[in-house]
Amino acid sequence: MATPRCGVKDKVGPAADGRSKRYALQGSRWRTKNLTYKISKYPTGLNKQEVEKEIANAFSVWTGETDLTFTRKTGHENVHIDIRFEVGEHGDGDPFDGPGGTLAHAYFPVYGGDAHFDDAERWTIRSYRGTNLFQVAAHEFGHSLGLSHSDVKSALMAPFYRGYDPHFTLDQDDVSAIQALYGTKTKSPRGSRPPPPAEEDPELCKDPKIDAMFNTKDGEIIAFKGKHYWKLTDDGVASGYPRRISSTWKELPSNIDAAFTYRNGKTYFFKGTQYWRYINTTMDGDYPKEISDGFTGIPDNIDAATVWTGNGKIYFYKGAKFWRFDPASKPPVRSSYPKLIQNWEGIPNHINAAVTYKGYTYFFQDNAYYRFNDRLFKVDDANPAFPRSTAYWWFGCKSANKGTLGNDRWPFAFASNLDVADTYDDYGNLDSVGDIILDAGGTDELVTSSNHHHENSGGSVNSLHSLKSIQQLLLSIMTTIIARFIVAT
Ligand SMILES: [Ca+2]
Ligand SMILES: [Ca+2]
Ligand SMILES: [Zn+2]
Ligand SMILES: [Zn+2]
Repeated sequence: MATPRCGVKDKVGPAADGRSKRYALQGSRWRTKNLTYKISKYPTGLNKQEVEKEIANAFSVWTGETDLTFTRKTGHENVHIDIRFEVGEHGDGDPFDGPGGTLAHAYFPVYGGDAHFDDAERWTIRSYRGTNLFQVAAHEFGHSLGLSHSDVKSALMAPFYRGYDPHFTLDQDDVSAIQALYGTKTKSPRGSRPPPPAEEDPELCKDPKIDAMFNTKDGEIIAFKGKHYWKLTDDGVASGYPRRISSTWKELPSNIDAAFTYRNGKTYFFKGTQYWRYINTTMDGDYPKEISDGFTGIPDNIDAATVWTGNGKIYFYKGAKFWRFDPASKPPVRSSYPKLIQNWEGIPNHINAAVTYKGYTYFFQDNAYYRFNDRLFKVDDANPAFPRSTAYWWFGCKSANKGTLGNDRWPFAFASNLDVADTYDDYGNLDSVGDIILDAGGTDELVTSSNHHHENSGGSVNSLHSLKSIQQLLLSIMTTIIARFIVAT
């Protein structure tokens, strides 16, 4: 069976660039940006008003990125784009082929701009069954505006129908193509009033558990979940999201384990045994690489990672443990790691994600989050107290619980300051990390002599909860004595 596709011949126009994979322009475009359309023949089996809405939505895909406008006309007026649902031979010498195969075709501006849909298809709206009218229409209107097919598989203008995508967005390739013809968007929609508040995101409000969250180089906050990402604003999700991770960070897989942006402005992504390094959205060299090579001492399959405010050291979390990675030290992970997350008052094990934001570190687990006070080394006191709902406080889901989530989430309270001094010992200015440890700047500590120096020099050790941690403490005191002895001699 042939893959369902658009009936417009591939590569009608000269490709914009013969070498790299990208969009192609047919060669004609409309002189006006204010276009009209009419639905002359509706599909069988769909409500007319719903069809009108889906067609309008399909046009709005293109108005979101340009100053184009589309106005629907009725009656006998002449319009730029005439839309018809037809079967078989329908008067233009390019007959439709029954169910499957060709889904639709459309004419470039120079040939009139009309769009025809095969009415033998089962056109559907917001459904995984049948063929999605909105997506196919948005694609055909791309032709009506002057775009040929694109070589980029994730582009709307790729020739094959990929199935219903509930989170459909244009690929950057589509945006570049349409803007090459009609320029970028300069007008805000309908003048003076600010846009309405973003709608709640159904996916995040239903299940706010995320894979990773990180700051971009430019200070934006991004949440990853499955194959999608969202840009977060101060009170919710930015409009136009989610987008596909692969449309922005082309080489990245779905279901990322963790991500952070380091002080050098580079963003690191982790999944399984591997990691990727990016500058903004451009891969910074030959990736993926093995975590065991670039982040020696850090385990595979991590839960989360953060760059600590202040000291710039990188913390990796997995299960009940955390590791501190100091790019300036050799080895970057000291032998006293991993340590137990329970040493940090109020933070649960098995976190899903962590991020630093406005001087605090936030930990996310299932539907809840905790704000950690990096100075006091405990979960912050606040009203309502933590843990709180990620859906309400981060994703702007107004129906989510605003108050403190059940205390049964975290039945223990530990109050060990074991790591306080350890974390504030070094404000070195590093400009590199990861697989470029070798050229890290010269703020290296005297690792050989002060390796365990900090374990008991700062905060008091005031609670111990297992034989194992007593053993760890005794070991660290012994090592400190030995280390000081070495220094003294
Ligand atoms: Ca067909
Ligand atoms: Ca994670
Ligand atoms: Zn097409
Ligand atoms: Zn036709």
